[in-house]
Amino acid sequence: MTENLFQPYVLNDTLTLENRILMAPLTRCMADDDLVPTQAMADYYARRADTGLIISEATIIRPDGQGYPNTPGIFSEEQIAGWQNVTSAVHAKGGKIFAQLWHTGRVAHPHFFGGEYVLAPSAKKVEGSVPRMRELTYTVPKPATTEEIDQLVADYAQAAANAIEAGFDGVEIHGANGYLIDQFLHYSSNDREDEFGGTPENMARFPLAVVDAISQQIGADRTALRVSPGAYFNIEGDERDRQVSDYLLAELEQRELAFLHIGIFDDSMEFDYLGGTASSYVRKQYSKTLVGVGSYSAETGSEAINDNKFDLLAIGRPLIANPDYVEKVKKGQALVDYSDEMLAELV
Ligand code: FNR
Ligand code: 8K6
Repeated sequence: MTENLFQPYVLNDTLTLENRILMAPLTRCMADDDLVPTQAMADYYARRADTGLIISEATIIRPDGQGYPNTPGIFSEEQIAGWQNVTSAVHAKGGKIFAQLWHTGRVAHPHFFGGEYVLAPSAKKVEGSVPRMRELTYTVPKPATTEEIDQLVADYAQAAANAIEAGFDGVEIHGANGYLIDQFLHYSSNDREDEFGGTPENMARFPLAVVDAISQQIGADRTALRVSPGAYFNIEGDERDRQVSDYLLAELEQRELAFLHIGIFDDSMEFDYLGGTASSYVRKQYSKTLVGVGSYSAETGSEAINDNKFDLLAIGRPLIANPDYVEKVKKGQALVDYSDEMLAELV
């Protein structure tokens, strides 16, 4: 039934995955107070080293990218050393791991970094407040200046270099789920009138600058990107967003990234302006390696790969509930159901 998941997959000249099950990036808020990955995190990731590729929990590129408590960083020496411990543990068990690079933009909160404001494309705030810290209401962001945008691009590239120094096999740029990069790609969060807003080409300029700066720094073969063409989290959709995505995907088609990964919680969700699900839309616009995700079981994911809906399957919540997910699926054993209470502990 699920045999295709256990076939190796050649990503490119430098990377071959042993199977097609990826661990989806999962924020766990368990780094120490200096945002350094702990030994418990190294053990947690090592237990999942038999997935074809682990994508780390989202990891902030610099202090003002933080939007949740105790999310790890990759900008200080201590953080790089902490990640080195994680990647060694994963490699010792024969696994591979990419770092997911994150800046939350307007979903950041000054509380976490002692700042006065958060940066975003435009002065358009997201409704609501920080999960688990509901007293922290989101603020109206300061629109980033051109110089600040250039600095952000440079800081993404530096974070990618730090990830390689820390032993990661590559990086996935977090361009999904309504965070900074995604904020540039949607009209509801980007009303700029300069070269970063107003047209698909302008709105994709910052995301592509990050992709290109990182590709140049560490190689396109070790650079991946996660996108959410359908707005569903931290952001409102707009029909015009479709043209921005079309443009972005056409540009990405010309680059040789390791893979493109959909950011979604449930891939049966349909978007009017995409003419269907996020994965079916991207598959039509982009011919290279695509990672699907979102409420799949091994069986439904295997079927989707068989039907050529995507090439690789990322699994999130079931891997929180089952550290031995790959082994269990292979042997046809029953899985433990995920529940939100499991987030309290790293198992
Ligand atoms: C997530 N997700 C997520 N996505 C991402 O790009 N970076 C992240 O750090 C996180 N963090 C995160 C934490 C938790 C607790 C959950 C439940 C989800 C989304 C995740 O990668 C995935 O897309 C969804 O969970 C859908 O896949 P599953 O869980 O249905 O297999
Ligand atoms: C505690 C911080 C965790 C931050 C990372 C994201 C975690 C998301 C947890 C569940 C959110 C579900 C959102 C689903 C949106 C579907 C909209 C229809």
